[in-house]
Amino acid sequence: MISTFGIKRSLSPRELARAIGASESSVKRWIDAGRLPARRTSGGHRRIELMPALRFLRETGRGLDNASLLGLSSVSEQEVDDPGRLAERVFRLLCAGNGEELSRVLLTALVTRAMEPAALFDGPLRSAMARIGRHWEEGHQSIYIEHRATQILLRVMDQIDALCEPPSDELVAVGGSIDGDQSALPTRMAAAVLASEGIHSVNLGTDTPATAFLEAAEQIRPQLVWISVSYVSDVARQSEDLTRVVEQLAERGISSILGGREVHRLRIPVESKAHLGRNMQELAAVAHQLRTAAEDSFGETTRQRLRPAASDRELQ
Ligand code: B12
Repeated sequence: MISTFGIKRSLSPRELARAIGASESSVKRWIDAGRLPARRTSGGHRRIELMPALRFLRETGRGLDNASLLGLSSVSEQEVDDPGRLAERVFRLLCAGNGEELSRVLLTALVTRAMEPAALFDGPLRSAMARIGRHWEEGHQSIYIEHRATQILLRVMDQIDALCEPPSDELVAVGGSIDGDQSALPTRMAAAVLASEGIHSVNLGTDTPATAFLEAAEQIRPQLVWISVSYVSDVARQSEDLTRVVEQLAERGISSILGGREVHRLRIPVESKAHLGRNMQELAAVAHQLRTAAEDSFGETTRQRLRPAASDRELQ
């Protein structure tokens, strides 16, 4: 089991009530009205997953009065409230190789400040890595800092995955980085963003051949395939291969989304109907649409277990 520094991933109504300063009966009422996503244990007790609970708090403007009850206490909230300050802190901790402190800071940002994983990735993490890349280019630091920073963030991603893991696999996504592309972080981030939106994600990792996306889709039968493009080695061939992939996925009724630093170099015809995402927040928006559509077709039972959709927010 991956350590998440004692942060509870799943809560009883009483635990959530105490952490937010509400009554247990209010929490149960929100669950029963379908406003707060929860599941039942085999013994019939309600359990609330941490990430959907945090989203509910943010969407309803409620605060987390007693974060220590969720296992967090040692990082001050001011540190993670200001995105500029957070990016600076992330950069310094990465340069110093202090993975343990970085995990604490980032998990606190996600949990006590209810920051969306996608916003954390697009903001502080992306900018800290870009700064590390620039520093190296300008000859200020050794290349080992860049390699170590990537490894540290990959370990932090394990912890974020443990927090975000969805309770069910009714919706599944498969994805990875394209062939020749060694970038491990973007595809890991995409998988975590989808998981935080309740979509079980299967990351095929770096350097994934075009045919492997199709084989995986055939076997796993996902609703969505994400393709991360941070490095294009052969524009003509890869444009052709990936156009074929998204077209064949579309024929099977599977949506696809491409994104990444070098995706603009690929020539994928608009008619292929693949989504194009500039960042993780756009990926989250596509995942949200997919969920809303699935909730409509799954019906009421599933809705109870999923996060509040627009219609639930209107109840407030
Ligand atoms: C770490 C790193 C590496 C590591 C990667 C280690 C690993 N296993 O992941 C290593 C050492 C392997 C590496 C190699 C190379 N690198 Co490098 N690398 C970086 C660095 C410092 C960080 C990259 C990173 O992880 N960023 C964090 C991610 C999350 O940010 P991101 O990629 O921008 O992703 C965001 C969006 O693009 C989007 N997104 C990404 N994927 C997807 C997918 C979907 C579906 C969606 C919707 C969105 C989306 O959301 C993300 C979050 O906001 C960057 C600096 C920088 N500016 O990023 C240079 C950088 C990318 N590298 C660069 C270069 C030149 C290279 C090499 C070509 C060097 C060489 N000559 O060999 C090779 C290419 C290797 C290859 N074949 O892939 C250049 C690219 C220049 C350019 N083309 O514009 C950069 C910008 C450095 C620089 N300033 O020159 N690199």
